[in-house]
Amino acid sequence: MAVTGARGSGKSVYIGVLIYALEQYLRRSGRTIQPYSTGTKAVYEQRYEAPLFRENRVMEGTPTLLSGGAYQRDPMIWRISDAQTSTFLVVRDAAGEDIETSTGDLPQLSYFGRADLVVFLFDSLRLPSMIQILAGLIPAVDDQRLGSSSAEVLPTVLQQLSGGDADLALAFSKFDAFHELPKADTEHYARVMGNPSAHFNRDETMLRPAGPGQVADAQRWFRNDAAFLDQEIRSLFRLIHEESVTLQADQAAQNKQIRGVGHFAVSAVGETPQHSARLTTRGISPFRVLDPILWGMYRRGISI
Ligand SMILES: Nc1nc2c(ncn2[C@@H]2O[C@H](COP(=O)(O)OP(=O)(O)OP(=O)(O)O)[C@@H](O)[C@H]2O)c(=O)[nH]1
Ligand SMILES: [Mg+2]
Repeated sequence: MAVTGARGSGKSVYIGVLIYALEQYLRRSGRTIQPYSTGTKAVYEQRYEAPLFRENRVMEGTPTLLSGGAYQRDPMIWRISDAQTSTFLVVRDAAGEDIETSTGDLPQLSYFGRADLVVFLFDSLRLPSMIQILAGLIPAVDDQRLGSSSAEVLPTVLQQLSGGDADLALAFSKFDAFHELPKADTEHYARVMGNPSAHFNRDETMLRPAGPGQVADAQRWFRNDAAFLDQEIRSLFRLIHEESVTLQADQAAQNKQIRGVGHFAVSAVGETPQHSARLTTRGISPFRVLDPILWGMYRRGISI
């Protein structure tokens, strides 16, 4: 699984929270997830778990591959086990800076094309309309760290995917920003986002059937939910006038550059940090973070 996106789109925070949420999720069906190598354990604890879950601070930008301290050069490897089988989950983080500055085929990023699942995080908080509407409701984005927009970065990621083997999960990150919209006085978005029955407004991951004998039920539940969500997120891209994003992904699927595309909405933290020394005031509350990876597993016939 390769996690991609522009600088500051939330990749590292997402990975940190994902592993944590995955552990909780797997426990329901009697499975465990363990770091497979000592390197994985050390990097996860030090780079992800410590800032997010112990120190409650904003993570530093992932260092570029050209620097000495690029800890993401080695992927993290996790072993998911039940009584009979093991599945290995290989997760690789990327520095947005490396993706943004790469043109064409970059050998260092060629692993995108060999991944089973490429997650592209589309930064909700950097949408101009979002920033305008939510001014005053959420802290201003610190744009010193930021470079290209998500829409500009997607073509670079797609360029690396020529083999047609990867499934592409196209996900709004920081989706909590969208959830704030009904609080702002805008007819246009408030009506859509205020709809309580929309799938992007609820997360039933932990309510799905789990455990032995319930695999088929869990899959059916997941499939229905993912199909609705996919359509809703496609519409949302249209609503914010970014339909070119979904178009590009669909074209890549048609051209057999990728195996398939699914649309998602995730929020790792659940709120926008007020400042770097404090990541959250309410505690980390993930929303739909597991959807992309469960979809990836589902597409490969791995039991979810
Ligand atoms: N509102 C909100 N903000 C988030 C969320 N996740 C991350 N952020 C914000 O986004 C910032 C950047 O997150 P990172 O995960 O470090 O971004 P990145 O994509 O790894 O950035 P690079 O490593 O520079 O490529 C964080 O410091 C938070 O301020 C979220 O779920 N909701
Ligand atoms: Mg990062």
